[in-house]
Amino acid sequence: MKGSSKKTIISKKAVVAFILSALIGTSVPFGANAASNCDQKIKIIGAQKCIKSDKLKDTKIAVFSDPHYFAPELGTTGNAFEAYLAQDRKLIAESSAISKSAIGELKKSDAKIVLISGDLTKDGEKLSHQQFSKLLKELEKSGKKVYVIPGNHDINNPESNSYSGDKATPVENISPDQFKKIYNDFGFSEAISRDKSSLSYVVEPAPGLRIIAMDSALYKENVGKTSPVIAGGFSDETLKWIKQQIKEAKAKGKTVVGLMHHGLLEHFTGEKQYFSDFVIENWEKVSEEFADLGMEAVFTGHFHAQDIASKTSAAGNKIYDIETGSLVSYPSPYRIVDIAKDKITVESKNIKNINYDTKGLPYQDYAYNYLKTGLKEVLPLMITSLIMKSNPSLTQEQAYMLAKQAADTQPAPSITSMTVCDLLGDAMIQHYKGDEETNPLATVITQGMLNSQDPMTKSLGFLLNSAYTDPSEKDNNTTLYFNK
Ligand SMILES: [Ca+2]
Ligand SMILES: [Ca+2]
Ligand SMILES: [Fe+2]
Ligand SMILES: [Fe+2]
Repeated sequence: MKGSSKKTIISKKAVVAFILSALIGTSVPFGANAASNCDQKIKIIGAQKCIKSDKLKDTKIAVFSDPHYFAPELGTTGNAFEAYLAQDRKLIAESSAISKSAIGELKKSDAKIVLISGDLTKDGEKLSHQQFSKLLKELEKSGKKVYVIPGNHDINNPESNSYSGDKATPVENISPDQFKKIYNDFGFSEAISRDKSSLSYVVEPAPGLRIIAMDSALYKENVGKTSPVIAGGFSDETLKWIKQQIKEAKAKGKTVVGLMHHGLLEHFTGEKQYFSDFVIENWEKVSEEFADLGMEAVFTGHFHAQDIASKTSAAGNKIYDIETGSLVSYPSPYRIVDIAKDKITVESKNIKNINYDTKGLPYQDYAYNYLKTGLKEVLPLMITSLIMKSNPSLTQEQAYMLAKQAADTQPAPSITSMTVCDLLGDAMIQHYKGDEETNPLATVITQGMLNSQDPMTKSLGFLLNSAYTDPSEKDNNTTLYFNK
């Protein structure tokens, strides 16, 4: 499929237009007594509920996500490893050096708590988990409290491989029980409560601050599959347990934040429509319920972008989804947040140096070039899967040829030689680093594409516009206020 230069003979009419229907939210109010003179008020439809706060002192927390640690012993050279990288451009060969650099920086930081929102390993290899948990142990020895939650790559992963020459060989991966054992010190052993049907747990690492680690990964469905489930969601039992935990914490006046891998909210318009695996199942209803129960914010990962989104429920309660980018994707960010009773102050930093041969380049330039080059290969594959979703009768090869043709198109040849692939790549990089800077040339081209009669061009214009446009909240350095 890859590298084919054959011109497609399939009519564009064969591509069904993507459906851009608006997503409609559902509100779920809950009953409670109205009151005044409260430290915090949660709104219910037509009334307010009083929350008498526990005294939460300002607490500094470091957050990083998607380290995708890969044990170097499992092989990071050869054709098989290169073939893997070509369809998933993460800095995997560099991942162990990046994680070590991050741990080194966090040891020196004044944050006392460290949260990691999943995809701890490349593909759930047991050796990678063991080595990564050793790094976390070092972090705890330096006086930090560390909490983890699994991502879609971490458990029961059928793609746990080692690489040598032309061969990828399956290696031992881990079960949910093994995850709990390996990361016992990083959440499970000190949990106030644990969910029986998932790896979710609750901790109170500072008086007045409850962290609900919510396991949204669907690894139970991986059994018998050749690749892991990417999507996320909560079973009825887990959702019930989470809601009970929020209620109990709020009844005691705690500040409540969540930690989970998948997005609770959309981070760009149409994310659920185009990238359904990146926002949890039923996100509109679940986020509405979390907001109305009084959860202030969730820390998420998975899409590898630095983005903060917010939503206000029908009853008027706000909840934030603070997504942190991946350590193995440009700009390799992490966050230092200060949680107070009434607000979260967010500061973001990027990894500056790693102990790895970056070909004489500063690490940030190396990571940028790696992503930019990688996107040229990955974007046609991404467009292929979008085409196949909207037209399942096409074979993968047919869809790839259409995708390649769309990606190589110069939408405004009289102004610029930039192709759709160049533009989408630039937009993705902007979205990954956060606080997207709009490029005036791209704005003009995007408008033209949005006005096109061709459904494919129109859809790609929509995606471009969406990736460049931030719907809510600054992404890197900002202050987020809780419900008053
Ligand atoms: Ca953004
Ligand atoms: Ca944002
Ligand atoms: Fe990831
Ligand atoms: Fe993920």
